[in-house]
Amino acid sequence: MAATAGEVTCVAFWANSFGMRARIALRELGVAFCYVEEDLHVRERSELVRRMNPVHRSVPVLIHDGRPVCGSLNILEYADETWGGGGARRLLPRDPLQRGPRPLLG
Ligand SMILES: N[C@@H](CCC(=O)N[C@@H](CS)C(=O)NCC(=O)O)C(=O)O
Repeated sequence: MAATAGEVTCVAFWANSFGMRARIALRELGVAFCYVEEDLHVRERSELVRRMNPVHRSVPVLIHDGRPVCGSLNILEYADETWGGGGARRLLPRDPLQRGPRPLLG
């Protein structure tokens, strides 16, 4: 059953592993979301990506009720905090130290 999520959009490119990580996380947590394809073959990023991720202009971007979360690991952490419930459904360890050094993960 889908978790109550508000309006959730995941902007990604179909073949992008970072985007797959974000989409798998949302599906694992049962979050209903709208998928928006960003064609990375096109040189310019879409207006949506430029507005939601103006610094890096990269995907994936999670948009929750109009607010962006950029970067797949940030998305995993945000999804855990928002929809991970009391702990049984969490994707990442609750203890930040157990998540490992960030640069090695992402
Ligand atoms: N560390 C980021 C990496 C995201 C990233 O590098 N995305 C690339 C595609 S692999 C991108 O969107 N690049 C923008 C471009 O090619 O214009 C994450 O985990 O989401």
